[in-house]
Amino acid sequence: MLLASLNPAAVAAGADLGDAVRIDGVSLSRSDLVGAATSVAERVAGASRVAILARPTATTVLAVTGCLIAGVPFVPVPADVGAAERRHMLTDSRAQAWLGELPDDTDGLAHIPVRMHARSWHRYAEPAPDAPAMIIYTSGTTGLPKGVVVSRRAVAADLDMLAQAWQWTPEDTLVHGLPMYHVHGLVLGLLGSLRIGNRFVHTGKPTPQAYAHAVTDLGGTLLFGVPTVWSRIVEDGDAARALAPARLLVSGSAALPVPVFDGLSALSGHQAIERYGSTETLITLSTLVTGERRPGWVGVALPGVQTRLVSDDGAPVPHDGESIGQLHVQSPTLFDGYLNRPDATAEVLGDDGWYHTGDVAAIDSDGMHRIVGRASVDLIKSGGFRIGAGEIETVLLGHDGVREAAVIGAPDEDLGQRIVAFVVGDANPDELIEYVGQQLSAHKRPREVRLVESLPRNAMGKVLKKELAQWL
Ligand code: MLC
Ligand code: AMP
Repeated sequence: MLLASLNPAAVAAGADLGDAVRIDGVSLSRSDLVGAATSVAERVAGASRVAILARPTATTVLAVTGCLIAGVPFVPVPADVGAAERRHMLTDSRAQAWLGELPDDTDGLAHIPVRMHARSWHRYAEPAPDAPAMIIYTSGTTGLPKGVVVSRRAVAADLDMLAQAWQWTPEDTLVHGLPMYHVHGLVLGLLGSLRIGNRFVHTGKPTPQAYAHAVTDLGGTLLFGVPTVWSRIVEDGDAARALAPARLLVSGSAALPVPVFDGLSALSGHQAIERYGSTETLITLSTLVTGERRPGWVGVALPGVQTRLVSDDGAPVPHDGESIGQLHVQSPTLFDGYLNRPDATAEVLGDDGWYHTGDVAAIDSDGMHRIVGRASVDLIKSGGFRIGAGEIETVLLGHDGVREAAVIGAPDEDLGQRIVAFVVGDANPDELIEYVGQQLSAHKRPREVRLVESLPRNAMGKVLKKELAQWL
């Protein structure tokens, strides 16, 4: 059973003491969850696909859980999604209805409400492991976001591997304040807790104070964050010291800078666990509770995962800790392909079943991995969000005042990278930032728009982004 802790027999046998989920000021016991989510399942069963506006609320928790009980694949939609991105997700996924909360504009879709106090004790047969659990939209270097089809089998396999690596048990209280529409917050945070059977606390926002409070007053033991979250906690100092009683701090979604690892260690006494993965592969590498936690390195292959390094011309690269190559991964947690995009799937998933991550890495003789960076400058990681430069450029070019646009990820101490757009035209920079926010998710807004006379291009007319980075 994918959500093993929601097994009705276990709930009836008393696994129901205390709250299982605490989110947005609402606490749900395990029997609240089973009863209310099964009632959602009754309403949604038979739908082929639904969209969930995934704000961090109890409604989202019940909507997601209800879909997994009924075996209805869902599309988690970013809470701050813009018009163009939302329309694309709904059209591409052919979602039939909004389940739970509604966005300002429903795009004409039907609505299935989530009733917090409704209960059903109907027992659904467990859907087939190969059935899709969800479709998560994620950015590529160009074009519109692609729908990553994630199977129930992949989710279950990943959570079990992580439970082993992190000695994650029902005794833990898992805490995070991350978005509920990505792998990190949704799959690991919520679904992990519902599979393992631990208490889950969502802090609303991932602020240093909220994390400190969750440990000091709510008994948080297992804390998840992106590097920006850990860096802000270290900056705060007091918040970092307050994390000392926790069991494990886990960082992922982007590279954890060594000074942040060291700062956390000095202030909280914890050497953070680092783990690596993607929407397409789920989490495949991690340092282990029982193993070395080496700053700047993301760990070893989890059980069942294999990795290899390949040079640009396809030759194997030695695992000597220094030579770098393209990282390929094979794992029981791989996605089933991009929805409606066999072409894009074939570009990253070889016939031999290996996924080409697009990351450049080194592996040492003990199997420890270091992520050196992305192969493409057009995939940006800002605050742990994956953002395609091309997607933002396309939106900017749709504005009347823009003749040419080029977007880059500039190094940023807080966010890892920040989005900077270079624009040729006569638009107002603030207006352009706002315009992108209306069309795409708010986190895809450029932090800065620079108006320039012209863009540096090579003889083929391609924008020289490395040169743009130097202009900063
Ligand atoms: C941001 N703001 C802007 C702006 N950009 N305002 C105007 N113009 C812009 N261009 C606003 C924000 O809305 C916010 O306002 C305020 O400025 C501060 O923004 P911020 O510095 O970005 O902070 P914050 O909003 O707090 O975001 C930081 C963060 C966030 C770390 C909380 O980036 C985050 O939640 N990241 C997590 C991403 C994640 O979960 N990725 C996982 C992908 S799965 P206001 O009013 O809101 O305060 C994956 C797999 C794996 O990668 O390996 O895990
Ligand atoms: P996403 O699909 O949003 O999960 O983004 C996946 C990408 O995030 C990976 O391909 C990496 O580039 C990056 N990433 C995730 N975890 C780490 C990490 N621990 N260190 C460095 N990069 C990471």
